Amino acid sequence: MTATVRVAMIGHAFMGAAHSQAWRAVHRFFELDVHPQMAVLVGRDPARAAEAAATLGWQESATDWREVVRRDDVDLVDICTPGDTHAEIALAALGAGKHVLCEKPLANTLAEATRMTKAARSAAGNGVRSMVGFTYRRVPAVALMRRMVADGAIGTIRHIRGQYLQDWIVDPDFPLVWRLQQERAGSGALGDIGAHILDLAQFVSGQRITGVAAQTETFVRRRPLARGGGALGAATAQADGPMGEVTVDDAAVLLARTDGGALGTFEATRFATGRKNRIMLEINGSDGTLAFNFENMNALEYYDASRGDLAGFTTIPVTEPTHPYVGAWWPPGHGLGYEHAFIHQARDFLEAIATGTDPQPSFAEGTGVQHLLEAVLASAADHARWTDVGT
Ligand code: SOE
Repeated sequence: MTATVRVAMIGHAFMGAAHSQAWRAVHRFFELDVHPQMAVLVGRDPARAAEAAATLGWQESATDWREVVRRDDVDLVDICTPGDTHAEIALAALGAGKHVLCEKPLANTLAEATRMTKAARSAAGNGVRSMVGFTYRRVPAVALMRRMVADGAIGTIRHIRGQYLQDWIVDPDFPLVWRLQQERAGSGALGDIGAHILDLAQFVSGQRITGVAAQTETFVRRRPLARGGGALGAATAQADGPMGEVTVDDAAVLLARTDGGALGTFEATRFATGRKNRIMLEINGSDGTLAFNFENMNALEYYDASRGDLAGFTTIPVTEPTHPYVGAWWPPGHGLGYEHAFIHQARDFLEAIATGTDPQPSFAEGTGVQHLLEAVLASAADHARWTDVGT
């Protein structure tokens, strides 16, 4: 009889839907010693939570997360809520001895992230596992890119170039959703999508960003108040209604240095008109280059300088069973999608629980990203002054 891990998921918008898909599918494609049981979905509105639970495949719904995280029939709390609630929920869940998967960024402030990491470290002593949801690490092409860099395929890293480009708020009439409010989201494009590309840069390169010089911009400073809906578009603006202040960045651009002597250039923006979810990471080394583009997520571009006058960029189809995670899926050439990284995340978390190991990225790594976000905002607030990244 396979052991089960009874999951409670808090929040059921876009991330809730993606995480639900992962819990539904993971043990049907990966051989696991523990299987997830989709026990309870928590939402603020009872009717909407009940509807979401039925649609997404949860056994029951609830509205009081404080009560749910204390239940004896819950083993794992999956936090898919806006950033201003991550710390409170994670601290309560860890305190109740529950494993915790928390969406990125870990928290809205460094102080919250630090408290969460302290609690996670203490809970780990009792076999409680915790992880932060930087899912793009688990796109097979990204995991292969990291493996090739670690194996020396491109030699000494000179440049790390990262972009995360979206355009969902280019329309000035797009309403003032929670992601555009500092007290709810912590920061704007920087903490939402900048956190992803900065985590990917460090994960793939194996290096840590030690200093930054940054600028941020808020292009549209006032928007119509939102009425209902989620963060990414379900909300509607109140036509000719009251306006509100956007209190976060729309875009961040930055220069960086790493502890491995590399130079970094990064941008994260929600105003790259036409770019819907373009994540690009290119690493130039002394012996070659690797480049990943999420718009072609089942491939990796590779330039091997050792080929001399036969060198050129080749496209590696990352669809072989020997490639990270791919063996559980389809034959070569078929490919995977956005949701598969969430399934791989669930697989790795359940594997960690089954083997009694701490999954990555840990809350400590999530706090490392939080240090980065704080340094970027500090630099941007002081005319792009070079700012060291705390540890
Ligand atoms: C919104 O920018 C968002 O939903 C991010 O929050 C997710 O992390 C990313 O995967 C897709 O875009």
